[in-house]
Amino acid sequence: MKAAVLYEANQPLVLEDIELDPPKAGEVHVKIGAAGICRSDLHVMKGEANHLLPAVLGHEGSGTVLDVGPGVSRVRPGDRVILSFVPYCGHCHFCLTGRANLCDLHGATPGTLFDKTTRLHKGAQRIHHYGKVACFAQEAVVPETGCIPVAKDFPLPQAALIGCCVTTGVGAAMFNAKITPGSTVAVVGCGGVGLNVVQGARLLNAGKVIAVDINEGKLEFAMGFGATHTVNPTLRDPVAAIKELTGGLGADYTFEVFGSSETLLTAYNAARKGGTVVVVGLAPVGDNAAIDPVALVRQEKTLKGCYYGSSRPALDMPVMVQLYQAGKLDIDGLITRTYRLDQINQAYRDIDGGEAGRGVITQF
Ligand code: PAD
Ligand code: ZN
Repeated sequence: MKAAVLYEANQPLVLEDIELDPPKAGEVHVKIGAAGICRSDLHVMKGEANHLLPAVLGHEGSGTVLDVGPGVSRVRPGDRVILSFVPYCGHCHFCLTGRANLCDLHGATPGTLFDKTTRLHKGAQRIHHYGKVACFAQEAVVPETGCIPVAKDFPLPQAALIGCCVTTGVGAAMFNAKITPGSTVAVVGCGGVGLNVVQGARLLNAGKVIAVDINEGKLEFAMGFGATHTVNPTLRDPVAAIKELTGGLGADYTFEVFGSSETLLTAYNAARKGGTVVVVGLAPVGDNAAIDPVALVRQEKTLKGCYYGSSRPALDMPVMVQLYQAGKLDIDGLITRTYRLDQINQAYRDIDGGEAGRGVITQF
């Protein structure tokens, strides 16, 4: 099958034929239907995040089940599925306490399936699976718990986006911050994930939603997803601007959704005393942000990380499906660019090109 393989950081993905072994026990063989262009893959491509290479990237995916390995009971051939980049073991402390997005076995098996082997290889060379999804390919073998079934007529691109940016962004607002009605919110970084924090805040009836981005077009686009105000940090100090828009207090909730110490500090400093700062973006490895410990105490801010929207993917992705079907989440409007798999390097050049919304590979 054809796949886009990353052999080395800062080199283009290589589109080539590689082998995919059949699913083992508890695994599912999926024909990929759509794959979103998320910045997390770009962090690996740029060497900003560590990952075992070579690897097939792509973690925002959906598809149709082709066949299943022994013991699989949740899906059958022909089923349409959202792919979760945190499949869960169901046995560790975190799975048992309702935090399957933090599954220990998943964390302990990076780049492989749960049994620490790969189904992907090229001849004798092992190729790793990013997020146990690896959907920048025509097909994938994934753990059964990484498959969230949707109706057979549910659109595949929208399903793929629920697999990462929708659940990550809306979940950050809904499950992590638990935004309360009428509150003030600032979202630093309004790309695919940030737009979903913005529309999550709208869904939760936030009073003011301040979109912060260095790109004017992206700020304007965010207004269509529920932003009530915009701030461009290239034109003025974003912390001062957010304070001004919140009666001098700072926002009740701030979100970092780009991935850098600089934007983290913007979010941190723009939160009011007692406010909540939610960090979603993945800063480059080795990056550090200086937080004044005394100010943390005296201002009683809460600084939280948020992985996969603090969601329980198998339970919460169907909620995103319902909210979309009820017209409460706009996923159609997020999809502004579609590509063929062989255009993947262009798709990643475009993510920094300034066009708003999400790109999706729809032809394999
Ligand atoms: P994206 O590239 O679509 O959006 C990033 C946005 O940030 C763009 O609109 C940029 O213009 C904007 N931006 C850049 N610099 C600044 C700045 N200084 N101030 C304000 N805005 C700025 O990326 P994405 O939405 O796909 O991903 C965003 C981050 O979230 C990224 O780090 C990704 O790896 C991370 C992520 N985290 C999770 C998780 O589970 N925590 C899941 C998925 C993605
Ligand atoms: Zn993602």
